[in-house]
Amino acid sequence: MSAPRPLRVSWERLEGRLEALGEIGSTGDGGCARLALTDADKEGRDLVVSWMEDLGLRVDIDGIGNVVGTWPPDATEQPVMTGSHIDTVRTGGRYDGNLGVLAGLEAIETIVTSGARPEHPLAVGFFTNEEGSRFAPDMFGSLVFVGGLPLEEALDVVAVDGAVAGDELERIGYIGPMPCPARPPRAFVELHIEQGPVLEAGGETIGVVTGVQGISWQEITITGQSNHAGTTPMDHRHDPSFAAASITTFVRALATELGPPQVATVGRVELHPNLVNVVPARATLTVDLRNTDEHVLQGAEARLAAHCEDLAEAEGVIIERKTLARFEPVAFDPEMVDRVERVAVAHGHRVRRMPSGAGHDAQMLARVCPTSMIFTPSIGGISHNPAERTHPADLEAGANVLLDVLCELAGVVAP
Ligand code: HGY
Ligand code: MN
Ligand code: MN
Repeated sequence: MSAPRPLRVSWERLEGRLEALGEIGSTGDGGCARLALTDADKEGRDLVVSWMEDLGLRVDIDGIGNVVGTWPPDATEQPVMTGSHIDTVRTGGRYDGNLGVLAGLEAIETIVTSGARPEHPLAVGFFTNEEGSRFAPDMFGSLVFVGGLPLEEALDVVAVDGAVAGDELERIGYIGPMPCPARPPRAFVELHIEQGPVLEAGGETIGVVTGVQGISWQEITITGQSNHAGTTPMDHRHDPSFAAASITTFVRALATELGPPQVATVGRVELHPNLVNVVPARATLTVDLRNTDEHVLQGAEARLAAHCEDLAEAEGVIIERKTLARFEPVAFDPEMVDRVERVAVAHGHRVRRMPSGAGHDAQMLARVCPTSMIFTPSIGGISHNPAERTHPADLEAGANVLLDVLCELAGVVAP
């Protein structure tokens, strides 16, 4: 008797769902904007939940709006879980997060419709506010899910636009009864686009992700003296805009000096009153520092703090720093990493072991269960940009590797 044909995803169904979800919050240039807990996020949530319900999954929602679809619906044992996020940055693409959620749903749908009965239940979820660009810290939904942040604290987080997380969750109707933290899954695997240039440059199809680098987000508020742009002599100025520029150039020089994988980004700068003929009263900026080495990352943070002290003294301004997010580097479970590599090689793909430069929900799930990630290449290494693209063949390849990893973990035997 011939061996059963291996299960494979339906690319047409997955592609159709990626396009349909990408249309929600579409920015008209191929990208989409679904900032966490906005109306567009709600619309995206409702669509994915409807697909989960159509498939017959049991849909559970927890107190921070994390959504988990489980099969079989009457399962009581902890599931083998996959998933990611469907919130985006304001200038987001169609694959960051969305791929992991929809490929996970597609993998489970492939298993369900094949008639196979898994030994262990399966689940696919999307976590609230992975991006963190509206509400900091990032990944706060999965952080609450694993017990790393008290629910009440997350509900009280105030967004950059002044909204309160709990109020927004209430408004969009996604405060659910599932307890936080959740019972840990049996295992967790996340498929995600790489969002960087490494796989494309190396000609590999699958990234076998070994872990996630450390992340340090700070918000720096600089208070100076608002004054007339024309009458104030340069040596009388206490200029927050100048100080902000000094910090921006300092972190660039610091990252250059430390070398890869150190990265540094000033992504948000706001001046008040932000007028052409007024020396600003105040500047608020964010600094994002990352490194795979916790010791080097701490050193970079210390160097930035020292620079701010010297700058405050020299420019006669007040500089206050607030931590928005701080996560140490995470190493994924070696056996889970080996499993992803073995499956990807068995599929005939060229693979590369690599750390993740971006943060992911998987780095939180790794605190409570065996976890790993699968990467697919990003064209031009572009992400957090409407031009974010991945070749369809690579998206399909990643989804099929995810499917087989889930089948192994859940003891699915093709009928
Ligand atoms: O910032 C990150 O790495 C992720 O996109 N939240
Ligand atoms: Mn992401
Ligand atoms: Mn992202």
